[in-house]
Amino acid sequence: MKKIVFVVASFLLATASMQAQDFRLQPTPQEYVFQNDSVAIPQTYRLHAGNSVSGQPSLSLLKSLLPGETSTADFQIYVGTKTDKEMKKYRKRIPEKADGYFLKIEKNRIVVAGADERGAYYGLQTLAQLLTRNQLPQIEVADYPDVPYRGVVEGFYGTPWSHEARMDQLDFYGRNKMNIYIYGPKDDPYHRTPHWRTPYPAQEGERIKQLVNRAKQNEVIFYWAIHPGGDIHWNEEDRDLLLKKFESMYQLGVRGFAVFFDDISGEGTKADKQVELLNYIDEHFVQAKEGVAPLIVCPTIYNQAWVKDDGYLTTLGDKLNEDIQVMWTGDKVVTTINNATLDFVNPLLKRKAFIWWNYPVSDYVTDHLLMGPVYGNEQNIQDKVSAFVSNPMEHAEASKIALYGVADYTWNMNQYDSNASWQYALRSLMPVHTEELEVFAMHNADPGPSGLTFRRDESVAIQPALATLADTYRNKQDINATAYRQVSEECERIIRSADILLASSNENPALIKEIKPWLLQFKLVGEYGKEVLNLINLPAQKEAFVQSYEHARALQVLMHEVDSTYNRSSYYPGIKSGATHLMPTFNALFETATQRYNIQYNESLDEQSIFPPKENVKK
Ligand code: BEU
Repeated sequence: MKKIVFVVASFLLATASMQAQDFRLQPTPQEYVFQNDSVAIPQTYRLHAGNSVSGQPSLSLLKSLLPGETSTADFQIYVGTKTDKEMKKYRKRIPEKADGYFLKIEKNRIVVAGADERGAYYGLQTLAQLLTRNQLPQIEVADYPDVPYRGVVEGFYGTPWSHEARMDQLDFYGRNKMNIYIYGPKDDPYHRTPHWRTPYPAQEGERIKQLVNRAKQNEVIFYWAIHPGGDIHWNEEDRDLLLKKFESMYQLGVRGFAVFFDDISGEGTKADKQVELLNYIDEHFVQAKEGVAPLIVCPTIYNQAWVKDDGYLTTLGDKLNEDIQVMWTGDKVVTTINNATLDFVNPLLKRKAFIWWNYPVSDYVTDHLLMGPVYGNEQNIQDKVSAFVSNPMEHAEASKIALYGVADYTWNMNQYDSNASWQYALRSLMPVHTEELEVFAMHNADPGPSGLTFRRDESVAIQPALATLADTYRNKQDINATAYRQVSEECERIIRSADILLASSNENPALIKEIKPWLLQFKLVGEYGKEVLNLINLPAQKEAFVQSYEHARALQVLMHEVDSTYNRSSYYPGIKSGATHLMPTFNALFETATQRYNIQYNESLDEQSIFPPKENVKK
């Protein structure tokens, strides 16, 4: 279906506030038309709810948004799905797509008509966004997702998310129209070896129950994944223990199950054995029980770079039951998703790949934060994937910057605008100090060099000035005044932003708590940059140079201290900030300035910058 955003020209003035850059529907709807008027938010209304939404999350959401239901009001609200008689008049307007909806706001009435219950719920989520305005615009929205299943796989190594963070995430998914969450943190011992066979202790089981309920309220399918491949024996005993564990999860309310065979070696990797087990689970558990969603598997060969001619994927494709979903990370472990990898894998799997996107996960660079825009996935792959889930950072709140982008991209791929989505994310997370968060995020985006070779843009706007400054200084040309000023101003912005964010924890306590060590480091980076700029201006003033040198050196020591004090992760401990462009430029300037000083005055100041410590620079 062709997707168009209609904006009726005559309404441009009246909708000026809607068009203002601080308002945007998220995720971007497929089609919407503004009429030329707005409506006061109804304080009371008469409800016409279809049977299909009775007792469902959509109706609860409506009542929480608009509590004034009464049988006498003039304003009418219609909510239901296409099967309800109340929706008869609107049936043709509802997109024929799972999770789709039609929303109409008129002078005296609101209609929310879902293709299904989740669609009705999403229509109400769109209404919820419109209700944040003083007035409701008269609008028609016909909307549906491009990708059937969109969401998150908590599948990283490192500290699993807290219960509170997960509860909050599920609300976030509901608001952003993401419908799947897969629980599979590598460092939960009950998910993986050694305790995958053991049921959760009562208290943890109770928490899973709460998560399942919260997921339901948000129209999210809660999947629980098991990771048995590290020590599984291909015998009946282990098969039954696995099913017993699944049964214990079913008793807690779980209705979505996954089996992960990633990152293992030895016996557990055998394709025919995996298939035998998965088909058995599918036939004797998933299909045999009430209301269980399709089984998902993460294969051992989950990306193209690892494919050998051993027939592993062909075995899965040929022999796995048709309804079993197979995960795929793309042409490498950490990468962006393109048509080529889907054209490669789908015929082998004989089904559409279920994308496990390894972004913004940072377990391979736990000393970095990945806070930049979501970009690089091809914007026409919707018909080649069955699902698209993001593997996040262990920092749940900070991961939302990327998750807003993933929600937007997977809902409406062709119209996805990476930067607009990123700006929306920043605004949503820090509505007051958005600019400061943007400064921080733009300089904390790239994972840096790692074995996984995945890179992101960082410090984009200031890169030309940094390069000019570094080149001219190295080549003993006059310092370029414009570049110098721009970098100097950027350093001021960094210091100011770091301070303001550090002092703004009441605006988003969870976010500031997670990123605090990086904010401390970021501020030192700004101060260091400023001092290095000072240093390169002082070759003729010996005493002033030494003072400046000492301060720059002290800042290096302090950065080293932050790096060795915070984030003691067993994976990659430390705190790196501005590590791709800012720090290498500042260090190069520092080193060259000191060398020249030593030559000029026949001195022996230590010329090497001491942060980042050399042994920590990953090749
Ligand atoms: C990201 O570093 C990452 C990569 C993989 N080794 C693991 N498995 C899959 O991507 C399927 C994942 O758990 C891990 O977070």
